[in-house]
Amino acid sequence: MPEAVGRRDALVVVDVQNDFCPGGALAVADGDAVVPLVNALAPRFAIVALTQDWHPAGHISFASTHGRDAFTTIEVAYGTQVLWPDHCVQGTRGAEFHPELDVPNAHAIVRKGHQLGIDSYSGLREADRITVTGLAGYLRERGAERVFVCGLATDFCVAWTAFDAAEAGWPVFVIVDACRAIDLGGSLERAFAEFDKRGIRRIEASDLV
Ligand code: VGL
Ligand code: ZN
Repeated sequence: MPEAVGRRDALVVVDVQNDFCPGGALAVADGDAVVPLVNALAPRFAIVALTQDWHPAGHISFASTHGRDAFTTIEVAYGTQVLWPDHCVQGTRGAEFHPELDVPNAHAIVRKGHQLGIDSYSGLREADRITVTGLAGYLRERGAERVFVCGLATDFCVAWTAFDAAEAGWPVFVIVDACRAIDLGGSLERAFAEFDKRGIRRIEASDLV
């Protein structure tokens, strides 16, 4: 379905960082394939924000913090936490954006997961579901009327960002070919089912006219 990009449409580019690309600590298969698509999409949007996963060493989401294996889960104060390899540690090369990401008209960069004891997949609200990042306020003040989401990873940070944008009242579109997934234990299928349930539309970059 063709979708015309308008002056009040916002693009949120999620976590296109070295650690989520091949060779990174939490590499998403083919993660760097989104870079040229994002570079081509972003100039068409008047409102563009980037999110950046930004954890302190010893973060609650790191398996190493708990002496556990990566990709297992534990219960923490705010619910079930998947344990990941150490990734996107503040100030490291892994936390930097992919070197070929070229989005000069991104006017906001929102860092998330910066508190030792709270993870944040969503670019809008952390895993305690209380702490906000300010991105929703930014989009609102910039006059965003619809939110388009792309980046890494489809089934975690893209999905939660889309959920929260939809919950905040925006019509939300996930540009699926400008995303790649981790796909851990059926997580991609579950994310797609949730998108459908919540009225979040899945589109391709080529649908944008
Ligand atoms: C992400 C797992 C842990 C993501 C971030 O960007 O999807 N996934 N931290
Ligand atoms: Zn993370």
